[in-house]
Amino acid sequence: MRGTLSSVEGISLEELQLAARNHGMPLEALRYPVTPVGLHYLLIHYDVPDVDPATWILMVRGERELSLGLAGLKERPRKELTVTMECAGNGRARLDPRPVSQPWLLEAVGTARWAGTPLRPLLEEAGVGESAVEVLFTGLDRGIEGDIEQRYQRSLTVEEALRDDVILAYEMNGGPLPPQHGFPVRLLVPGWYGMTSVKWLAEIELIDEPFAGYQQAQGYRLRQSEDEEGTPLQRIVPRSLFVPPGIPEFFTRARTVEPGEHVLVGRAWSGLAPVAAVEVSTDGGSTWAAAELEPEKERWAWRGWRFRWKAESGEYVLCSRARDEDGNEQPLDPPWNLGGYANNAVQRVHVTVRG
Ligand SMILES: Nc1nc2c(c(=O)[nH]1)N[C@H]1C(S)=C(S)[C@@H](COP(=O)(O)O)O[C@H]1N2
Ligand SMILES: [Mo]
Repeated sequence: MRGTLSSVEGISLEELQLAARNHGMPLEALRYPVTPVGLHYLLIHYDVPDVDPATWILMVRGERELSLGLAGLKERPRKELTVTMECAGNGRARLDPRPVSQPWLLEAVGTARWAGTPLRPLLEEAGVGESAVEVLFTGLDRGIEGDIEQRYQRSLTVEEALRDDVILAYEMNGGPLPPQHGFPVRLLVPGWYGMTSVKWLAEIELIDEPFAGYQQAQGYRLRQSEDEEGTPLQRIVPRSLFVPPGIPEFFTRARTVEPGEHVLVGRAWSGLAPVAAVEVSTDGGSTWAAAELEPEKERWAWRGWRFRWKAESGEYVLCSRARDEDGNEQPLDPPWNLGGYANNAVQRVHVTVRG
């Protein structure tokens, strides 16, 4: 069978269980500049907590202690941002040997129109003391991971947390956050991998020592072995993806297109620096030509691109690769790491052009 996934063997029932809960964005949804809510990818470590908005409060602990209800947060200054979010594990299942966890291929991405209130003034009201080094965000969800019972927690340096674009979001695509995306309020850190944007927020605390909890010190680090400290995942490395051309074969999802003129389209993003260029290859990455980039509308939203292709009958492997203004470019072969993070190898789309 002309599949493209045949090298990925032995997906366990536990991995399937994770994959069925944490669905990806169907790649054809790359057509929409803003992903419809139900098509945005999902990643939930534990259970979706059941939150009563009438009694929910957010505690903010700095030099002073603030407590805010949902209505109080909504009375504060409002900011809207279109942001592309990607899971740090996107591409994990393509690594060899395959790190065993949520087995993402390419679809752990989505773009939403988020609305909320900027974090900075809240932190300033709570008082950022001289000794504060990080801000710790705690979710309401609780579980066991690496034998450690925990609430989902992540921190940011004070400097990152004070960035203008960091918001506490209470709306997604014009409606309240749905339960699975963090109702009633989540953190949103544009440009960073998704794990940073803590959902179902309960507490925000200024702390005097770097946070060393599970999701910071064990999870989400680039390393080759367990005994290595590694480096923390932070910003999203560049990636571009195709809106899959033509029609799919049901099981392999290999594509069939008619011969003739086609406009191949896709989207590209990078959290490190704005996208500078996207190139397309129709021969599996041997030769490349520039795609046309749509203008950037918002810094943190993916950017559309298009490429004219005169398709003659035969077998093709389409590839696209993005480069950002800092010169970061997608590799052809992914560098391996223990957790299976940040695999931004170029996508390969197998296409048959009919005779
Ligand atoms: N409280 C909490 N926040 C969380 C998570 C979680 O499990 N619990 N998952 C994180 C991860 S790993 C990702 S990729 C994003 C996914 O956000 P989404 O499900 O809204 O797409 O949420 C992050 N925030
Ligand atoms: Mo993630």
